[in-house]
Amino acid sequence: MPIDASVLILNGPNLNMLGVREPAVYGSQTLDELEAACQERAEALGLVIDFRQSNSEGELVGWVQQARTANDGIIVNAGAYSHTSIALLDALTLAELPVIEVHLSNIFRRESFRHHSYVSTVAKGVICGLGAHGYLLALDAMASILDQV
Ligand code: CA2
Repeated sequence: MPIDASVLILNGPNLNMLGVREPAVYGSQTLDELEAACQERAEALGLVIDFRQSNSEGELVGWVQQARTANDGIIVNAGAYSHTSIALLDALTLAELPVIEVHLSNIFRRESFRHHSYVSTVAKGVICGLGAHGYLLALDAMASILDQV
């Protein structure tokens, strides 16, 4: 693994509402609490994280473009853009970095429009349905992927 390997953790639209509404679907943790848990796991793994959230597709695309040179891997919960955004898929493809996709909920137990994700087509792996724990598992997986680089 590169020394101080850096992982961008991207969160898409409405994930800033975590812990505020729909705890039965998305859990009761806030996004700040999720970031703190990721920070703790990253430190234990020897990773540096850059944890971000945006409601704007263009901003997410811009951050992925920057990641190409600034980060070693990307963990992404693109929220609803997972199911709609070819722009984000293109940016993730151009980044040429290992990508792990995370969803808090099990998108396959939900409405059919959530069953397809453009992000999945470029992701090395997908974790869904395990709530906030999925982010920690994604960090574990990213550490072992970067170890092999
Ligand atoms: O399960 C996930 O992590 C999702 O990416 C969450 C997205 C949804 O559009 C995807 O299909 C699956 C929605 C995020 C909305 O987050 C909220 C959090 C609290 C209250 C309301 C919405």
